[in-house]
Amino acid sequence: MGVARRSTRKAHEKPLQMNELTGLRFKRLLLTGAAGALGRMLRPRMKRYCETLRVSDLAAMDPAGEGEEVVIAPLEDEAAMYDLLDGVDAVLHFGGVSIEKPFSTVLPANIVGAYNLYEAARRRGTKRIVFASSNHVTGFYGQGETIPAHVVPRPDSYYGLSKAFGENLAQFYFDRHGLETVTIRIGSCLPEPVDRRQLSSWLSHDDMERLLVAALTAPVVGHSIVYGASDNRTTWWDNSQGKHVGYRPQDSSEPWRAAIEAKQGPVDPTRPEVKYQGGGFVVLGPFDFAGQGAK
Ligand code: NAI
Ligand code: 15L
Repeated sequence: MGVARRSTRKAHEKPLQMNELTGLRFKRLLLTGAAGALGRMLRPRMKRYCETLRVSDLAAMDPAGEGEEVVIAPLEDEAAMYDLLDGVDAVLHFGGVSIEKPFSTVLPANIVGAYNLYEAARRRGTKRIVFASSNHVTGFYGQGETIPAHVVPRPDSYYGLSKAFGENLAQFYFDRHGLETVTIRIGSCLPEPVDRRQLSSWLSHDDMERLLVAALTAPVVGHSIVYGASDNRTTWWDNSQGKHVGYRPQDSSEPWRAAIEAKQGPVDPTRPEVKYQGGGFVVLGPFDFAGQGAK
């Protein structure tokens, strides 16, 4: 059972000390998706663990600060990916389409893009990738179930399917080429939980940082899968199969439970978005071939 606690400090007031504990200092880390919600949160945090943080995205980003390199690089551009991986020890792969979209939108960023990244990493000799996968790989499991990492995927969307592809790609690149990956099936990573589903799926920003540091520094990971959630009292995920990664969450959604339950009132457990772990993703679409709307 999780312990109710709420971090009283603001991010960075008291930086985590894991780099000192592990002596970790990478020469160059690459963070893709750096213009996105999580990328912007992680950029200042991950700088502490490396000499140089290279950040990339399709979209414009803040200019490079000390110890940073900023690169505009579409994931679907093979040559750009090869250049991007030059001199990179490890990758935090957060770039790509992050919600449900027509397949034609998901394909280049999340499927072709993931392939380009892995192939460039292999050719460049990158040692490890931390892959921002999603709970939507297993979104059609029920909210009443607790599942371990090694279940049959049940994607709830084209987006979830693309993440399942990324996970299989990671497994293949480890088995065939020895390139290690920690796949993180992220739940809902936000400053605080905002609805009933997130009482189970929430991952705090500090716990995300803890998880990334564990994923980067665990001595041997092969291809490991860990659900990215805080120490929430209600959970759908059993991380025992990934315990060698050494992730120890320290936050919990519990302090927000009473307010969220009071605000939302009773829910209808027969509605698909309440029944399944993927929530609203399980009812999105289908899209037509041009992505112009439901048919
Ligand atoms: P986001 O949508 O805010 O950021 C994604 C970034 O990827 C954007 O800045 C976008 O410009 C970039 N991008 C998209 N297509 C690209 C392409 N073809 N080439 C290069 N860059 C491209 O998403 P967010 O919330 O920051 O999530 C980051 C990652 O974590 C995503 O991969 C998402 O699937 C994953 N994730 C996030 C969760 C969350 O709670 N925020 C939950 C589960 C997974
Ligand atoms: C995800 O995979 C999305 O990227 C994020 O925007 C949230 O919707 C999250 O899952 C979630 O399930 O809450």
